[in-house]
Amino acid sequence: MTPAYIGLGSNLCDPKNQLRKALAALEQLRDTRIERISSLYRSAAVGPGVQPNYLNAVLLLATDLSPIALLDAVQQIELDQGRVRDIRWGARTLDIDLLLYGDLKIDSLRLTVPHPRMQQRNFVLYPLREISDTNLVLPDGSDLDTLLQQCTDVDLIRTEYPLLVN
Ligand code: A4P
Ligand code: MG
Repeated sequence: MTPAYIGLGSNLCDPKNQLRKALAALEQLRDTRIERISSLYRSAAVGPGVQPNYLNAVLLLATDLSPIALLDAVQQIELDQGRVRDIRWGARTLDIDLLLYGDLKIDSLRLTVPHPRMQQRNFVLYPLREISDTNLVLPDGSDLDTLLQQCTDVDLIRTEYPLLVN
């Protein structure tokens, strides 16, 4: 199985609940296990206009799905939760990004891995650091601790909300 990190984000229609529903759907994914789950982090929206704050989290999966099959699956979960694609970086019920897939670099029409903007985003880097044992090295040789030191992105609050509720 390949380790794959995915980022979850929501800033519409009860974000906490959106992320919990997404987690429940991801638990059902074929050929895939959820290995680790970060805390939920709150941050101001990066994007146009006035938007509600985001909640974000990062998960580590172990998967036998190919990168494109995994993208198809997470996009279906976005659609199932009412995701509408209109404005780029506009508010959304659910966004699931494929951040890292093993050590692969992918640059195709539908998929770029590592996710092209993850290195500048504290709402990705902090939860990623939280669930990685060691200072993760990305396929381009950059490492997470250095990226975190360099990140000038907006403030981030680690919330006490549990993502996993039984
Ligand atoms: N795509 C290519 N590579 C990937 C990948 N690694 N993971 C393609 C997921 N999708 C990937 O994505 C557009 C297309 O990107 C997809 O059809 C897929 O084939 P989308 O989810 O429809 O649109 P988007 O998310 O609006 O665009 P984009 O450019 O991916 O946005 P980002 O960079 O994901 O930013 N502020 C806060 N605080 N927290 C957030 O989570 N998220 C965004 C979205 C903006 N501001 C935010 C947050
Ligand atoms: Mg996206």
